[in-house]
Amino acid sequence: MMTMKELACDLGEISSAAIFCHVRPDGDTIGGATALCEAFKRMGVKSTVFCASPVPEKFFFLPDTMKIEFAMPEDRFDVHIAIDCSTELMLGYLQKDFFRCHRTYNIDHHLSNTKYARTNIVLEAGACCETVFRLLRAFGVKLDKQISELLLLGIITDTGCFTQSNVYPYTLGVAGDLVTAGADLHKLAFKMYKEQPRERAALYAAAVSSLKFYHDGKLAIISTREKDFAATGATPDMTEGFIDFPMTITGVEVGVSIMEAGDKKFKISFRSSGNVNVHEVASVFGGGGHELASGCMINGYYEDVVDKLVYTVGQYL
Ligand SMILES: [Mn+2]
Repeated sequence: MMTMKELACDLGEISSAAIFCHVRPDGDTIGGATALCEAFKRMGVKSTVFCASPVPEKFFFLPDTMKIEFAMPEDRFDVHIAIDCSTELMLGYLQKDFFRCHRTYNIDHHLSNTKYARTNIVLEAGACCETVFRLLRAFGVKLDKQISELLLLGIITDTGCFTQSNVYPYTLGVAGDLVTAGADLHKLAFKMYKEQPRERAALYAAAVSSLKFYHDGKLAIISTREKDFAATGATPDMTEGFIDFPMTITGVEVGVSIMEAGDKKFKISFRSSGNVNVHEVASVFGGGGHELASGCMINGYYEDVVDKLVYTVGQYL
């Protein structure tokens, strides 16, 4: 694999670059791509960021997210660079466009990366933005408030604001440098992890008050029903993060979030504290995921859905 210096050298004489985010973009891919784009512009390189999905509203406070394009024009770019995409599938409908250029780069931090580009830079890190930071330093680009904030956004969102097991000493070192260069950590943390619309807060209150325990408190279930959406004016996407609540309760080994998603249709999310493989639990209902986080759909009456979940999780506890 190329060193950062070699990569910086290799990208040193380009005059244009297309930078690609992954579908359903998160703070890491958006922050890394827009920071790199901004750095290129300062180096006199014509640069545009592309993404095959709309940018979620919660990132709109960053002006750079408004410049992300959803379709590729015919004009040619010297290089195509994917940020935070572990496989080419993560490029969505822009996959074909990505491979239209023969100089492709894949900058990522998922060790499962399939190395689909001509040049692949996959480093173990809390966030892809750490690697983009290394690259910008190798370019000799001066970090200012704008670029630092974009990079810190990625680090914050990929590490759960420095609370997850993927925080390395290097992650904190980079974050420190970014704050020194002007990034507002407090503002970013508030925007990403605290601020919410009133409708979401009301829906969350309803979900929390629905909490029930089973199997000596090892299973906790929260529910969001159709009537709660109607009463609060909240939308289904606002339930993101609800599942984290049962997992904060002492003694809970499996957390389940039930969301009513139509007539006798329920979307189920599972979380495990480590003892139960919830991928297996979700598989019983035709779903799947990871050992510690999974999901499925179940049809039927709400009470029957709860009974099925309580019984099935009980088999694994
Ligand atoms: Mn990432």
